Amino acid sequence: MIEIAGRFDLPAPPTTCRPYGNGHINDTFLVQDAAGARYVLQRVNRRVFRQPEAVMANVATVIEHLSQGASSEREHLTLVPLRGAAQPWTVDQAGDYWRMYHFIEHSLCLERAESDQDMRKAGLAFGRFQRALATLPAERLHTTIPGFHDTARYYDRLTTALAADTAGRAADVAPDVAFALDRQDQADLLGGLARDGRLPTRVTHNDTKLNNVLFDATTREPLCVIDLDTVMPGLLVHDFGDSVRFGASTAAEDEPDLARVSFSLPLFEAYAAGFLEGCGDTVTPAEVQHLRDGARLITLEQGVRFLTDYLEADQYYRTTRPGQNLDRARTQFKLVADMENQWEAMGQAVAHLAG
Ligand code: ADP
Ligand code: GN1
Ligand code: MG
Repeated sequence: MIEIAGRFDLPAPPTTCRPYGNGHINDTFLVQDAAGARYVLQRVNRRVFRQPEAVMANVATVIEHLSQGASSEREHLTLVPLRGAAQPWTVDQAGDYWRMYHFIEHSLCLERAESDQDMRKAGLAFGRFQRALATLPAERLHTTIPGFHDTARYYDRLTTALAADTAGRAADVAPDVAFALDRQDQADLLGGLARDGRLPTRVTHNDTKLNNVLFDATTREPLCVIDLDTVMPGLLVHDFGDSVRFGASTAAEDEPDLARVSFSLPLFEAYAAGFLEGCGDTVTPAEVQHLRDGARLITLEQGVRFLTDYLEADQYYRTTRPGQNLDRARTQFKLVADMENQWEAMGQAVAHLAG
């Protein structure tokens, strides 16, 4: 790893490199150089990102755009150039792609919102991100994972995985499958609105978990949106929804005890307030109208994705214990059920905020 780190144009030689972070897809390492400066080195998951060069091009385009409007270097990621090369990435012997960012010092990365205020600030960060990227035409970005938030396509995969049942797990998950299939008729709601031109295609982040925002360690103000691998053309309501899915839950994404998992309306409201404030006049009335659909359907989609991966013997998401993907699927379905029970209140909260 140090050898890979040494290929980047650092002011002093790298001295240490250790695994870092909690991501499910890429491998992240924290590198320190002889002068004490720190960097984030990442190996891009080739199975998930089939066109790593297109991913890197998207990341570079978005960083370039964000840096134009930023008032400080801590407000956006910065790629470290490669020594003697034009592109900021390198390929190892196995054919894996690596890239490096400057570590944003004195920052906090939260796995859970510790208060409504944290959620509001995360909303502000992703809302501002949307606003800043509203001036970057979506055609400038590659679609690096086709159908990434095509919920109907994930249902098709679930059906295929159930029929194949390669891991012999289908019988254990009949109630979970039934929950998902009961809602299959709604899977194309947002896709249909996008095709009809009711929801605009924008540059979106597509992985807006709370742990993809860095906060200033002293002020706890949002600093920077990170994890840009999935930036591509998409829907604002999905970005909104994915934050709510992850951040408005009262428990971790893989909590095995469902009694601890519930959807928090106050956290939802706090996020929506920050997000709408951050978006400013970027957001359209149709997008506001469908924010809660974004939350519910992305949560349903994520449950379907986790359940499919469980059925396929955990090949996509990194797991650290048996049954983790099933636990993850179940938390998502519990959140969907809770959202359905609080559907009117979610609508009223958004309507009140959009005023
Ligand atoms: P993954 O796709 O695996 O989630 P991320 O790009 O989100 O990878 O990085 C994993 C973790 O590393 C983040 O949650 C954050 O804690 C930390 N991190 C990533 N980039 C930076 C950075 N530039 N500065 C500081 N911390 C970072
Ligand atoms: C993956 O890499 P990470 O952990 O930020 C996944 C997201 C899921 C998320 C669920 C490329 O994100 O789509 O929402 O796990 N990323 C990809 O926690 O599939
Ligand atoms: Mg991440």
